[in-house]
Amino acid sequence: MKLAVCIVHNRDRNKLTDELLKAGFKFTVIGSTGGFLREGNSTLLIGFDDELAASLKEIVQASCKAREQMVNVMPFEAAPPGAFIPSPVKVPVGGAVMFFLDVNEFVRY
Ligand code: 2BA
Repeated sequence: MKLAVCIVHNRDRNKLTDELLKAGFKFTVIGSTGGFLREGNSTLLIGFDDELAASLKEIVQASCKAREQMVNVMPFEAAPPGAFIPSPVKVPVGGAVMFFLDVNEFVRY
């Protein structure tokens, strides 16, 4: 068994969870915050049998779009009065970031 930790944009969350449910995956959705953009995203914990890895990746890939997001290099509130404020820059975000972990043991009581 494996555990996928899957971080996705909030806009892709509902489509992804619908597709995972349709395909019979079980998962937990946790509200999370990106360390860089400091914006809300969603983290899914998905426990699954090893042979379903390819199917899981396909579903995630098809459900989550890569997008570009504008980010302020210097937060407006951090700039001293009159300081030069650099223009926001575009940062690529997602589709999805996934980590695959081996599960030593799974029990449900
Ligand atoms: P954030 O940390 O808010 O990052 C959003 C996007 O900003 C990233 O997209 C990446 O393109 C860019 N970025 C992140 N850190 C950067 C840095 N130090 N310098 C320049 N650009 C940077 P993604 O790579 O698609 O990541 C989307 C979200 O997935 C991240 O949101 C974070 O919540 C999570 N994530 C990505 N890599 C991770 C990792 N190695 N460990 C844990 N979480 C990760």
